[in-house]
Amino acid sequence: MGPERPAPAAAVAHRTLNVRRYRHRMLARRRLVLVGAVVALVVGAAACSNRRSSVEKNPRTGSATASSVNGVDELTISAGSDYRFHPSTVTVGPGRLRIVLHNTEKPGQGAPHNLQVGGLSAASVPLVAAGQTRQLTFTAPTPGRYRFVCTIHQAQGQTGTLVVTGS
Ligand SMILES: [Cu+2]
Repeated sequence: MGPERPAPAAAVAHRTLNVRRYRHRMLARRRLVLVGAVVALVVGAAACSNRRSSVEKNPRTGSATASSVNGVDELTISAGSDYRFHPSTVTVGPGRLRIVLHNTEKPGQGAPHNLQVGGLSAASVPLVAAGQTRQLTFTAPTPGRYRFVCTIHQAQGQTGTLVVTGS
């Protein structure tokens, strides 16, 4: 048992190298975990924005002009699980107007929908259950543009525009 010999310089250098290698490996592993987390975050955010866009997509779903049926301008508007009116922009002439609201969901499934033309208490189709159809006949208001909504889904974008022409 002699006095402890100081480690030869080569051994010290070797040990230092090993420590460096170990630190390097740990750093690389940490970097990998970080990259993985970022990828997961980005993928998650994309999934979220996809989900959101399906709810907040543009409420405009096309336009249509009413066709006259026995002197009454008639128009069918469909509504279903996407909480939109199809079409969402409808153009009608003056005089009598009939709006047919059709809920395209299977009976017993999906939400009911209604249709109320803003500012016109007489122009309101009450709740239509899934698979049902209801119609409303009223006199078109003075020419102009009128917003209509499903009162229970307007926050989700179930809105439309009624355009009343002068002739
Ligand atoms: Cu609705």
